[in-house]
Amino acid sequence: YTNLTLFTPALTNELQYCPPKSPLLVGPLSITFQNIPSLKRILKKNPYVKRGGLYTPPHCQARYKTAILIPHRNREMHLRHLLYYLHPFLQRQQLHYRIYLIHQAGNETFNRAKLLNVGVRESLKDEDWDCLFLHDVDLIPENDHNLYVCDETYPKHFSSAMDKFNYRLPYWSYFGGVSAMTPEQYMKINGFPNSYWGWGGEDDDIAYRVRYAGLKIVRVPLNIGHYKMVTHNTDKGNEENQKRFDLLVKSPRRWKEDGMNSLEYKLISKRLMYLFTNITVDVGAAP
Ligand code: UD2
Ligand code: MN
Repeated sequence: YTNLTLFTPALTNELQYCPPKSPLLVGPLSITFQNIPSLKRILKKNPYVKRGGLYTPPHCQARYKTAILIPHRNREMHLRHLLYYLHPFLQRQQLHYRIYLIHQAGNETFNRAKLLNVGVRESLKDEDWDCLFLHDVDLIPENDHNLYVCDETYPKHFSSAMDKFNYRLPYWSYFGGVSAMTPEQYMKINGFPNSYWGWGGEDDDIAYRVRYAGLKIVRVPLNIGHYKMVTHNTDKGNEENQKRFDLLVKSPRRWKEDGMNSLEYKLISKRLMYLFTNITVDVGAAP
């Protein structure tokens, strides 16, 4: 005879699952960029965030594990705005999450898509994420009913209604800004193209890949997918990519060879900062 009741959840420290719908959600948020919050202030407001920008709900077992991947260089002010709003937002959603900054080293032309590939590869070394968010640094979600959770079947577009496009889609197949995929979906499209240097085109290439792989894009409803973008000019080192139209034409032939299966980079450092994990990477230079 063994007393199995000793091992039932009620008698151990095991937490119960968080409710299917978080009771902490508030809906529409008011976002302003008037003051740039200091990292210290953000830290004070988020006492449960652990080093590396990792959070686990303290009172219940999270239903989802989400990694937020942010391509970055020289946007420290935007980052502070984002961290200030995003940490509490994700906590109200009762997610287990971690924020990664994928920082491009050096002064070569910026490569957003390749940085995100690096983020996926490196973040999956830490944990078996349910969901990978591919997130511009300057976009702040304006409604916490916009749950940072993947669609089980299809890649999902989250920034469907941005202030800069008058809260509408700029065009039907638009996939820029904030999107999310399961690791399985990401690998199925062979990740993002590594060959887009500078501004533009990579988001459309990704939307094509989704179709080539036999998937489709699903979207957050326009009344929920509201985002504010911090206004900015084109960055030095991220000039318009003149080759983008050429690359897009070749996309159907190239997607299976250019992506996660051909990804090469030099990891320079991985540091656990107080509010995020910083991955600095040398992604090389345009040929
Ligand atoms: C649009 C898309 C974006 C991407 C880009 C074309 C929106 C809201 N977003 O952004 O997803 O497809 O066009 O490449 O439409 N970044 C840095 N440092 C730099 C340059 C870029 O950190 O020097 C990062 C940062 O996360 C930024 C993102 O790359 O948010 C996209 O660059 P952008 O904000 O300059 O381009 P934007 O707003 O036209
Ligand atoms: Mn932007």
